[in-house]
Amino acid sequence: MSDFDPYKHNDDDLAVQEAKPKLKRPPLYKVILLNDDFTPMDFVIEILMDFFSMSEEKATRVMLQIHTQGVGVCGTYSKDVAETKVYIVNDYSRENQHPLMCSMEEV
Ligand code: TYC
Repeated sequence: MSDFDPYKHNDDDLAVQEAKPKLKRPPLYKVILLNDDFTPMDFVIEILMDFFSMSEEKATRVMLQIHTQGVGVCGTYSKDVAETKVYIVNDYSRENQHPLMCSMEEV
């Protein structure tokens, strides 16, 4: 018999196939910001710096990209972390009476 034998034989010579490990990486989620006509640019930059740890330069670039393209990615996270980011950003925007919308989508 060759060395490769996916079927291990037990003492009664029954072929028993070993279970394949069912390991899958947990899905990741993009947290996204949507453009609108009312939220001040400085407020969006503040959000990107404070909640997504961006430098002022990067936050400005991302804000302008959202402003011109309509949507932009703030970061990619596990489901729990993405849900928390979405919650705190939307909460903070409402608290400050801005219509800024943050949401998430699976990568
Ligand atoms: N379009 C907004 C303005 O002109 C700025 C803005 C940028 C708003 C990004 C939301 O996610 C946003 N004041």
